[in-house]
Amino acid sequence: MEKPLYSIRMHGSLVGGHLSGAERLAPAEDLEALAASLVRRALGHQRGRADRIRLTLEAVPAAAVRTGCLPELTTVRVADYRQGRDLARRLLIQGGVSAVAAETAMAWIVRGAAPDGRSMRGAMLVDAVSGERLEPDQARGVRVSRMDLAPAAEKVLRQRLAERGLDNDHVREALVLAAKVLSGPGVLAELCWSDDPRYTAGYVALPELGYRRFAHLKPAGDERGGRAFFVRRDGLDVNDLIQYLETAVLLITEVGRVNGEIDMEA
Ligand code: WAQ
Ligand code: MG
Repeated sequence: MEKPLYSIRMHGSLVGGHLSGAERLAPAEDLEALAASLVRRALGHQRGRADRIRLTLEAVPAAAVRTGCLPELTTVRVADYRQGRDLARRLLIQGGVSAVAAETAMAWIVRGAAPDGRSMRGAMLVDAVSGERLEPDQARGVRVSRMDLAPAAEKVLRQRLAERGLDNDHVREALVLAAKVLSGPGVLAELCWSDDPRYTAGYVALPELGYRRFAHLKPAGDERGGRAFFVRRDGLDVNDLIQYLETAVLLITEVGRVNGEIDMEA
């Protein structure tokens, strides 16, 4: 990218709880329009209208921008959220996460992983062996930021997703976030499902198998969602990882394949 980039981040909350967030990278001339669209988003969220919106815009030094690629996307066929969670758990175990860690993280997301039983603003950092939570603040969590698609990559991704009927903000943003998470030192896997009551989909992302999405990881109407980043704890500096996820600048210039639906065998 030739043009200097800015990081633009939005966080909207409602009566003190997390409502809506977004993080983008854009050249100066796009910031006004982008800011307007992010404000619109915080005011028009499915779960309500934000009563506090924070926008942060910061120039990022050109030398700090790294480039990366998206994981391959595959949809796993599931009948309902129970089957979705069962297959997601199996995938995590296949990726090296212990059964207890996978189950503990899922149980946290189900009951609302913030101390007040609502959704966290960011993600849990979970020890992939013990299931212990390592993030310093259990309400805020770890907020992955300063990542986006380069314009050419966005165009290719939208075409590929549209062919599968998947070109929406949730999928695009989750793919970009998963790409950054998987590139983090010590990260084994990510588990996520949306906090939007009408959006029941979620995914497991693994370095080898890529982004495996499930149309159902929760029942419709449930306002709780969340994310868990499973980490190999030996040799890991948790603060370094958090620093990387929150502040390293990642511009996606290469898009992975977008596959059709598969049946997952045991
Ligand atoms: N960093 C860390 N955690 C985050 C971030 C972030 N930047 N953004 C959201 N979260 C956490 C937070 O706890 C939210 O409550 C939770 O994730 C869900 O966020 O069809 O829409 O933005 O393939 O509701 C995945 C499936 C959709 C997409 C994910 O997440 C598909 C989604 P949401
Ligand atoms: Mg949401």
